Amino acid sequence: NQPKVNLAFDIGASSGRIIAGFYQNNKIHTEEVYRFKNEPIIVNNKRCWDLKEIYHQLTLGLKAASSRYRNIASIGVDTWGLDYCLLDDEMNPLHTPINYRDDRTEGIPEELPIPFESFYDKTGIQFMRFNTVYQLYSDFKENPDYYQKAAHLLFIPDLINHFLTGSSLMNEYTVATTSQLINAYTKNWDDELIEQLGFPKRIFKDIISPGETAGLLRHDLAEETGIKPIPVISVGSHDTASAVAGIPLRSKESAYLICGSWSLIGIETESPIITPESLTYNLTNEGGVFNTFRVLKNINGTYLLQQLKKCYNKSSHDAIDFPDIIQAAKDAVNRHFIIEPNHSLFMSSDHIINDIREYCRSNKQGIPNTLGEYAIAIYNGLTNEFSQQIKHLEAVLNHPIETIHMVGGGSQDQLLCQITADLTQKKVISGPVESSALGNICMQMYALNQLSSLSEIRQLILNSSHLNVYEPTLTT
Ligand code: LRH
Repeated sequence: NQPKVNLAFDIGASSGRIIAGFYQNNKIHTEEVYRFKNEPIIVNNKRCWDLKEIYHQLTLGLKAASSRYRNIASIGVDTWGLDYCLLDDEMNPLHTPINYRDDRTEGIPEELPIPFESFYDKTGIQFMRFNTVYQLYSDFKENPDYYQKAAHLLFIPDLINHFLTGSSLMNEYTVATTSQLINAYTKNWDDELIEQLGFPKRIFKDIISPGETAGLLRHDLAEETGIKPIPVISVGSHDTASAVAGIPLRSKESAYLICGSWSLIGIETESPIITPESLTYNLTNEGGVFNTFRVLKNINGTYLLQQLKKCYNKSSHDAIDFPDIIQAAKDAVNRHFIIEPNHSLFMSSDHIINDIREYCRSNKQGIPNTLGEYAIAIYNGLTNEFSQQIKHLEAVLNHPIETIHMVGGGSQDQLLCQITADLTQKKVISGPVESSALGNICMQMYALNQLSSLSEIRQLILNSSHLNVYEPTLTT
């Protein structure tokens, strides 16, 4: 009499994981079944996805899940947005999928024949130089043979769904919106933009919504892993869409702040907010589950702390971990240092200590010298952005935001939560840490008729999570 288990396959910037979710005693429980390291590989001088390794690890992870649970009911895949693979009509990949942090799109946005404002009017997607549209433009420019050869554009979760089912050949809606080519009003590919850019229309597939079934697990894979041919569910396959689905938002006065490699700060709305003001603030309108919109801003996030840890460990004798960084930030004597997290220096910062020093020096702050000073420069930069963005959101919404829900790995960082509450002067509610896995799992339960609406999903998540509250203290 084992409960039904749904598997979330979530690929993040440093690791991929399979998380099992099951419903028991009116709560949803999660268990990490399998984890592997996910690092970009260099192919032809480009930072790429190690997709073969990911498939291999996924297969191992499925085996681990099947030896642990007897009643596996479904699986759903989510990863970060933007990245894709082009395939020919026999499903052969034309290239190794490239990671958006590769710098091949530098200078590309200026080359497009369409001004950004026209994109924004239709798609509501914020400008980031590595949005799919710029990556595609660069790929077609560098490889003119793609105009003939490319038959399918699959985002990474679409590609994994194809791998799992052997048949699914669709573009999941939430991840497709990160392309900057989905019309926010029709919720479908914008044919006019695609035509103006000269991309072959055939590569853009039919859209599949979160909560639909992409197909069944391939028989051979089912046999190999010992799992039945279970449904592969199309969840909010953009990890941010799953994360927002998994936050127990209370009202339209609640904002969210997803603290992963990126910090994503925003609100959920029923319709897009595309105005001159939202354009000025470069707020995005990504597609959410249940036809919602994720009006938010991307701020470079814990990626900065991850790079700091890596960089510091390379140059020092005592290996440090995140608690050491937090302690060093608390103890830093000179606390005025501050960086701009979205500065191009920090987008793929392999030498972040030098980059922070250089940024502070050229901004007349002096030069930070200790781990604590580097760390405080990051904390100050992040939280300063959070408070700016809350103001921007309030301005476009025309009403105040009352609470900020912090989720994701960074929401466990009490220092980050408290400074955020202090600087924004808003109540911060932290948790659940695993909101994207929960959002992924609950969309599977919805697809399998175990849950019936987004509010039911959020009520269940609220019942199941331990939340912490940080009240703002008055800062001088
Ligand atoms: C967060 C995220 C974000 C994207 C970025 C590339 O993981 O998916 O929403 O914009 O990665």
